[in-house]
Amino acid sequence: MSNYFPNIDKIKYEGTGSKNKLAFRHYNPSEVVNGKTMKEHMRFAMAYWHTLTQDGSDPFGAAVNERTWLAADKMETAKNRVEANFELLTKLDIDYFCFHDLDIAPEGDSLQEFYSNLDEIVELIEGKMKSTGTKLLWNTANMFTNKRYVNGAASSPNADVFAYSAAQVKKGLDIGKKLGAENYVFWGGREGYETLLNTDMALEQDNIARLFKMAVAYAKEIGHKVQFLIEPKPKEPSKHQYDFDAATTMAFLYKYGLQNDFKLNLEANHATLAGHTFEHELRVARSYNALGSIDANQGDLLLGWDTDEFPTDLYSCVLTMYEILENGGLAPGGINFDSKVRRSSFGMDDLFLAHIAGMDTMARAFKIAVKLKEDKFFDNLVKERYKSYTTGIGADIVAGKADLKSLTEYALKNDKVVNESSHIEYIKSVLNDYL
Ligand code: XUL
Ligand code: CO
Repeated sequence: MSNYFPNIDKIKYEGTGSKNKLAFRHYNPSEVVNGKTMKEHMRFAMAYWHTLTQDGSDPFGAAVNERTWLAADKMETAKNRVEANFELLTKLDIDYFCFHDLDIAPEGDSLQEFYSNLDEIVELIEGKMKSTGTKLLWNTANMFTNKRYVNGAASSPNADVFAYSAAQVKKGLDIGKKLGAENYVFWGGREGYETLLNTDMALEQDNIARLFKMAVAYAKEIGHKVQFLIEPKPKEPSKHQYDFDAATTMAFLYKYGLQNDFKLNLEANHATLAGHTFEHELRVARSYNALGSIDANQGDLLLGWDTDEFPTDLYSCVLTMYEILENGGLAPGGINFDSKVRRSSFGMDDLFLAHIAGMDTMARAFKIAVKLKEDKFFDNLVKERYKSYTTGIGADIVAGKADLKSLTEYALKNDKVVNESSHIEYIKSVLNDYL
């Protein structure tokens, strides 16, 4: 076992009375709720990129993060990161992790060199997964950082770029199969456009669908039983991203007949950028039976970009967890912390403190959501609000027994409509009592 965190032992649950910063106060992995342990419910995952490769630089400032695994040689750093990854997972009691190909190995000077760097690191990861019992929630290909992707990946006007993307996806699926990944994610950061003036939108979207179909076919061919996920985001780095939000992505999947092969990996901060609450995105996905997994984080409503903060907003997390509960959980998906420490939280120990904060918040939110469900808090509100559809003319409408003529006849006799107040403020106030 490596020791990048010599002063930190395995994090334990100590309860709300604990003053120990390095302890869970709400997340008790072995606590049984609704017949399953909290660990089984939560399926937490750590994001390799934010945790192990992020350096704390921003467009105005240099790297600040203390990261003792950095070495002069890129492959040496990559190997050290593998050690640190599994030390973090084990000490944080997190079973899953997620990565982009580029997070785990340097690209080198050719695609062939990238492949062999990946093979070397994947071998190490496989060994560590076996010895620690950790699992890969999902992997993906980074098809947005390298300059070749300046005009997109599958949506690039340059067919050579499409081919290169395909080669990355193929390798990603081979790696996923070797490591037993439960999902494969597509996040199309550069699959969008800068201006319509020179864009063939139809061809670009057809090509994205072509790559998705090739991926589904290849996974089948190699016997990799994986759930494919698309992660919507409206913009950044693209000015307009095609997978704008859950609804737009579902329309895309249906248009190309891919709705049975893909579900959605939804991210809180992406919802904010699309002008939605996170629970809206989850509800839309649920209505299509397409809620697959989540990237847990939060944005800042005063900033217009993807800040990827660790989730600590209890209110929003409760509504998120309620949707997940209604979905019957997320498996084979999970809760991936696509979250990064703030620039001023540059210490090595902050990686622990931030994950503990996120895990405690999500666990606490889950237990509150369970209580809301037990009390039928939302169920009763909705039942009462739509009761006019359970009898009389409403029941006829729902049963398909009404038409414009019968409804006109009814309306002529009942034209003094009486509505009921929703008492929204009261509802919100009672909801607060649960927090
Ligand atoms: C970017 C983002 C990505 C995806 C994986 O906003 O969320 O990290 O989660 O490519
Ligand atoms: Co994400």
